[in-house]
Amino acid sequence: MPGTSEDPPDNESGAVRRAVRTVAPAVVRSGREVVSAELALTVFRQMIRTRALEERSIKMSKSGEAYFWIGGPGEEAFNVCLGLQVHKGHGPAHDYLHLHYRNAGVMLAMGMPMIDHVRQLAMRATDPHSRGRNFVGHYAVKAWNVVPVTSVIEVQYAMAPGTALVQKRHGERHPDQAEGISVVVGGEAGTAEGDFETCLNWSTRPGQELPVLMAVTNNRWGISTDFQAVSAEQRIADRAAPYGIRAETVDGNDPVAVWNALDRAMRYCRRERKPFLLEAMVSRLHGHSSSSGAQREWGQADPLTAFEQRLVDGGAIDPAGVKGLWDEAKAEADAAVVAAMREPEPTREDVYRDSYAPSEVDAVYPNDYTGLPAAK
Ligand SMILES: Cc1ncc(C[n+]2csc(CCOP(=O)(O)OP(=O)(O)O)c2C)c(N)n1
Repeated sequence: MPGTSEDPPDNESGAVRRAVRTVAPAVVRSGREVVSAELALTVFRQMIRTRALEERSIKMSKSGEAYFWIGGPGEEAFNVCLGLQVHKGHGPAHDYLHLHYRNAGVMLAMGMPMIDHVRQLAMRATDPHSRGRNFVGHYAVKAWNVVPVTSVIEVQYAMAPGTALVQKRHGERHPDQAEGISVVVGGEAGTAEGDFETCLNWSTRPGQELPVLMAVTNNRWGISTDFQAVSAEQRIADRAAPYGIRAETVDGNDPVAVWNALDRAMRYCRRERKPFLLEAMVSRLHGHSSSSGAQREWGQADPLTAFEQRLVDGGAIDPAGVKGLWDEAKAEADAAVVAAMREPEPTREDVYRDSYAPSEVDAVYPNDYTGLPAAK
């Protein structure tokens, strides 16, 4: 495929080209948007950690240490900015997350250790999300309201109004706990499915609007289907208009723009208890998944190298500082892989473990996980 290879066209790891300032700036700008330099560096570091983990994950899928890779290189700016702004916790006073399979950056920014991602990728019994059963990136964290990710695309958009309804009711009964919102994330191709319409419809019933942040990360591809070829509209965000939903399309590769767009959208959902549709234009730097080879595609904008250059040019960090962050992140990812690969795989007995919650049926049909009468 043209423009596809494992090696960067000019320099190793998009290394920084120049540093022009010595006095650290207070803020980092993008057009009219601003974030503090401190925040910009926090986002930058998390983006590097995410990329390092994804690149190590791809290597695992190629070396045979893992069987399948899918993830979000090219979506780090959006994912990290989202993860850092989540009100993390358990129950309706906190945010619910209905993610999809490209959101490692959200989870790392929220505080998930790298090894928990690797445990799932390597199908270890220690995988806290699915006990080694599910694909990588299919997170599930009850303590953080991270609803299990499913490979079946778009169903998360039909579920989000459910948790948002609970949050709205909870907030009406407990006004001091009325800021929890439901955040749902998916790609643009999936929005052609009815579940997306369900979300628009259920979150806008008159007088019963719901605090749902519908995020669509638009990488312009549904596996190998070009968005332009199957969609008459230019912007997914325009789908919000008939429902009276507020919406915005943002450059998802620009962390400063994304941070502010998410801040606006989340504040609106929290305070107004109404939905918002945020479309982020992102890149897909390693194709759809390992099924299509996961080679680097150099023709697309890289949010990480662009931000790196801006931070160095503005004097927020110097090249040595950037290298230090990369060394640290790569070492963290390597250590996570080494540790996870030493952990046990699930056993035959583990197959039925954690599949069904205890129920009254258990006493009626002991030792029968299906709960159904035995076949005669
Ligand atoms: C209901 C359903 N239909 C089809 C598929 C196969 N499938 C997996 S990913 C994908 C493309 C999704 O594209 P998009 O929604 O744009 O998200 P992206 O992968 O580009 O982030 C498809 C069609 C699926 N998993 N589930």
